[in-house]
Amino acid sequence: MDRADLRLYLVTGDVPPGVDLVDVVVAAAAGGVTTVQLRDKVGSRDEVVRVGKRMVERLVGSGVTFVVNDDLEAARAIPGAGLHVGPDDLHPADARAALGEGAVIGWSLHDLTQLDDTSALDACDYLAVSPVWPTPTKPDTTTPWGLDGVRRLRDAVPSRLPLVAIGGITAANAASVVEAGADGVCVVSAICSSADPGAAAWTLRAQVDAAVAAA
Ligand code: TZP
Ligand code: MG
Repeated sequence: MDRADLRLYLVTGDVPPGVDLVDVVVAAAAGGVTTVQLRDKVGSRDEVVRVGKRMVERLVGSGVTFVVNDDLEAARAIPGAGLHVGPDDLHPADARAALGEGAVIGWSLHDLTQLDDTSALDACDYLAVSPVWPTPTKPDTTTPWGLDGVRRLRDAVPSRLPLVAIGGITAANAASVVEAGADGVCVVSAICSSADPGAAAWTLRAQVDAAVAAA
């Protein structure tokens, strides 16, 4: 998987009242988001599939990578969708076996011991440092890694595996995450809560691109 695909990774979350999440995703893609993860912890599977299909249809030709959080059956039902899992979810090797070689599969890192699971690492296209900072968007995270954690993981993770970071990332700190060794940043609220998601994505992408170029 090309590292550039992960420079700016949008994980879906709450959007302002009256706003269509699919419109937010499309605007964010136009603004420079390279990967979209549909994460819906409340809707039914049917709802996730319905929204995911609308997103995929509207992202055709954009080059954006699309993954679903945690739900293998939803991912299977959405054309071209990959899957993002955490350490308590389906094992990445099982996700790979179910979705095949062409699917993008990502795994969240909550603990250094996960790196001992070579069959999981072998099955992944990327890993996510989760969370880098505490965030009101997800109050129940495991212990934040901080920038030191990003550095430690970049040293410890096989270099073929791109590393993204999530949690508390904004345009003001995105560059520091890349400087610490991440290949890209993931955000929820910095884009989903913005009145102008396209502009928010553009600003974040400029920060990430400048930090990557300087690295
Ligand atoms: N996983 C770890 S932190 C997080 C998720 C889904 C939420 C990140 O949200 P924000 O608003 O970008 O801090
Ligand atoms: Mg999960």
